[in-house]
Amino acid sequence: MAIPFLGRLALYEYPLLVVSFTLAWLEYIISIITMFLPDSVIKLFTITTRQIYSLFNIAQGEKQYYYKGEDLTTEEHDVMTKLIYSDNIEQMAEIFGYTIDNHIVKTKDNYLLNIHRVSKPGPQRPSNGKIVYLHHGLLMCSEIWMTMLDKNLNLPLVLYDLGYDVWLGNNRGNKYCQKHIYHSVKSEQFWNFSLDEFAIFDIPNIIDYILTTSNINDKLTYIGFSQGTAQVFGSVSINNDLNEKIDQIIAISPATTPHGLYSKFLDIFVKASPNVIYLLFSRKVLMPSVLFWQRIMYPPLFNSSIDMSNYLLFNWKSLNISEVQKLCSYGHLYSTTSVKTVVHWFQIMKNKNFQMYFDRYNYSGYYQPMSYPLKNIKIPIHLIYGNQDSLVDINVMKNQLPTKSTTSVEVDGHEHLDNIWGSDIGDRVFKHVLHYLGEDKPNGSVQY
Ligand SMILES: *[C@@H]1O[C@H](CO)[C@@H](O)[C@H](O)[C@H]1NC(C)=O
Ligand SMILES: *[C@@H]1O[C@H](CO)[C@@H](O)[C@H](O)[C@H]1NC(C)=O
Ligand SMILES: *[C@@H]1O[C@H](CO)[C@@H](O)[C@H](O)[C@H]1NC(C)=O
Ligand SMILES: *[C@@H]1O[C@H](CO)[C@@H](O)[C@H](O)[C@H]1NC(C)=O
Ligand SMILES: CC(=O)N[C@H]1CO[C@H](CO)[C@@H](O)[C@@H]1O
Repeated sequence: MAIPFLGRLALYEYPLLVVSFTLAWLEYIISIITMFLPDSVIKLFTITTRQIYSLFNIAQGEKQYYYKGEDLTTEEHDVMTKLIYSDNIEQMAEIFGYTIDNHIVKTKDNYLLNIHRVSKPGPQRPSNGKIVYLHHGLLMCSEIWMTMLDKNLNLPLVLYDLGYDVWLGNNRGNKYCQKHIYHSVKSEQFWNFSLDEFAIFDIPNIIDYILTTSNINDKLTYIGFSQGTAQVFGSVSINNDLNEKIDQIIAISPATTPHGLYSKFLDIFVKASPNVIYLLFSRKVLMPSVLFWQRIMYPPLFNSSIDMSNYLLFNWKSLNISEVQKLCSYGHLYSTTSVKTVVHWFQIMKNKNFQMYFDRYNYSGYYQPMSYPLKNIKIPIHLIYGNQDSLVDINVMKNQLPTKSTTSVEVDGHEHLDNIWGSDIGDRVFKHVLHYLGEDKPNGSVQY
């Protein structure tokens, strides 16, 4: 593959280039090592770090726990420990007394997606006859909706208690969706997908499945976070029938055309030629070794690496997320996706246009990238965005979306992740979600 940007790099950028390649190489070595490490050794690592962690980290006073200056009750401490060490969303829901029913959706192109429906043991609460479908962001899975220490800040549980039929979606390739009828996850064919496949298959196929299975309403409300909003915008814009199946889209930290990365070097590097990412990370899954680190690393150390990466890549400082909450949430942040999806995002950033993936560049001038025709969306869209979010350019986004049916609220001082994990999301984010859902009756059942 040609690397046309090399000639354009400044002298100081070469060491950074070397560092990038070294990291990619390390990633490769680790993937080989972990392939040969028996499960029992990894388990041993995990158990050891957990023990060291509980020995040293949390000072235990008289029925009161302190962590980095934050007070925790015994109960909160218990929930925190369980959240940190949950392996899947069933265990996370169980902490709060709920259960998760799993469903498998077969997409039209033969991927199998594991999606979840919230329920609770014992007598059922009365249904309000409405369905909500929550969808996660890039490099994430459904677990991001269930990581808050305070039960009342876990949106699926709040909505379930209000009577909604609550579903959580997952994208092909993430932790819950590593299965195709004909292709092995080890094959290049399996990972040959981008945002386009989420929009063309995953979203509409999941929605059809939910509506048929739930059968209590002929429409649902879509609540997306980050890429989860881009996916549904793209999907509705090319599947006209979705306008009849979704009553409204609530978009938390929406992202369609981010300007780029905070680190100037990385920004120039990947925008110069998004395909260079294939060179670094192969054509399959992006950095699966993060999952390995997440398992064996001492949680506060893992927290620091996530905080640092977020700062370098996006200039996020995560000041609105409490330190304890970070420990609970960051372990459930990362999930796998295809390298092609990330390349697709860089093509979008480079071209400053929310467009479909394309394989070749505009060398000869007669190739026109295909944009998602977002103006074709007919259903109401509600944007909830933080004004410190480096991934959202609200004016660009509003220009892309239909003017009449789009409304927005700005959350002052919030970055991207603050809108799902900040300590003040009840008052400043979910209040708006509930308002759009029609739940803001005076002193309704949820008080923040
Ligand atoms: C990926 O899919 C495209 C069509 O969408 C096809 O042209 C290409 O050969 C596929 N690549 C692999 C490795 O399967
Ligand atoms: C998480 O990492 C950040 C950045 O390194 C650090 O300031 C913070 O104290 C860490 N929090 C915990 C709970 O370890
Ligand atoms: C493609 O090339 C033509 C002619 O060289 C140029 O006018 C046009 O702006 C290019 N389009 C993009 C999207 O780069
Ligand atoms: C709602 O609750 C607030 C306190 O949270 C109270 O001051 C107010 O009177 C209540 N309003 C109604 C209509 O009950
Ligand atoms: C409550 C709190 O910590 N708010 C902070 C949220 O983050 C912004 C910066 O992004 C700070 O200015 C706020 O103080």
